[in-house]
Amino acid sequence: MEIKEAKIFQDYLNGVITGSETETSKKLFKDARSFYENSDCDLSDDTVMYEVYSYSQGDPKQTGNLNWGLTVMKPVTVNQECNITRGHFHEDLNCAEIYFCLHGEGLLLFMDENDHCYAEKMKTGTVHHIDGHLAHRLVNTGDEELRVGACWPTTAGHDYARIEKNPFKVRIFKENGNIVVKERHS
Ligand code: PAN
Ligand code: ZN
Repeated sequence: MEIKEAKIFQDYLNGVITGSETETSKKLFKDARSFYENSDCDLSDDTVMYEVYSYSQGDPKQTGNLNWGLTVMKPVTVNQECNITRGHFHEDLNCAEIYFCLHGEGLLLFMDENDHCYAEKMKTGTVHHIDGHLAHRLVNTGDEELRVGACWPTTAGHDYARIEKNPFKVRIFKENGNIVVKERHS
């Protein structure tokens, strides 16, 4: 019997996913400006807001195949608004996802199909089930990196347009060290 080395390695507590088959991407401030209420600030365009690492095997169009991912969110604010991911619904609303917090503090923000928003608190060790019908966005509310692992079907897809057309109704700010939730009623 052949005993093979693992193809990827994850330093769960202190690091990221490495290995030749790991895909990585960086979200720079210049590409994230539209996520925020007011992006007019001193942050340079090339500031890294978050990094995404992912790994999968097989045909991504094949039902049942999985992505394994990690999102690393920097502890930066934009005019006091906490760092957020772009946020999305899955294209296939039947595809759920699991998030698990590996480091830091944050909120997992959900929005249902009636625009109702709520959040779950994240800290090292919390595990979160994301129903396929819910939009989801990470918020780094802490003073350190927020690192969140994820596992989801490769067939899920990302529907960003739906969130851009109909954004989350809440925004999370850090004012004098306090987390402040601002809701938009429209
Ligand atoms: C995650 C997200 C990741 C980045 O892997 O894609 O946290 O967030 P945005 O895609 O909203 O920028 C996931 O939820 N995949 O389905
Ligand atoms: Zn997702």
